[in-house]
Amino acid sequence: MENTLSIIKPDGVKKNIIGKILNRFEDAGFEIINIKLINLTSEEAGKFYEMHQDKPFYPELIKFMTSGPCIPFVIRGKNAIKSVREIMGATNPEEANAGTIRFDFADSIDSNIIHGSDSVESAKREISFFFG
Ligand code: IDP
Ligand code: MG
Repeated sequence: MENTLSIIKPDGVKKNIIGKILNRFEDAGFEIINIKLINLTSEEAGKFYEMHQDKPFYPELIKFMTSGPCIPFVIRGKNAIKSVREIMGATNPEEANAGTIRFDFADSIDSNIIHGSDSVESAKREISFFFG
């Protein structure tokens, strides 16, 4: 069993598809074991994405992540880290497989609906970032 951290980003909350997104994971046999709705400050979003601070898209990313409430949640299940990334689809929705969350709902690479931890280490860091 593995735990991983996902976030419904502000575009997902604004599109009113919170339930649809959570359903994808529940239908795939995963459990949601913690969840909340929060408004990130620029400082918090900056810290969460600090590994991207030298990338050209970083300022836009922080602006986007603070543009409205988002929903961090913890997903638990077998192979959760890898499976959740598969259910999400590729970072760029134009490259995402049909039937993935980003293929179905995301508008663009910078407005791509959902986050998912990419490794055991980042899952650990990101879960404690939001849930202590
Ligand atoms: P991931 O969310 O699929 O793990 P990362 O490479 O970790 O993708 O990037 C974090 C987030 O930064 C992406 O989800 C997306 O919102 C944004 N991002 C990544 N690459 C680009 C880009 O080339 N242009 C604009 N935004 C990007
Ligand atoms: Mg990432």
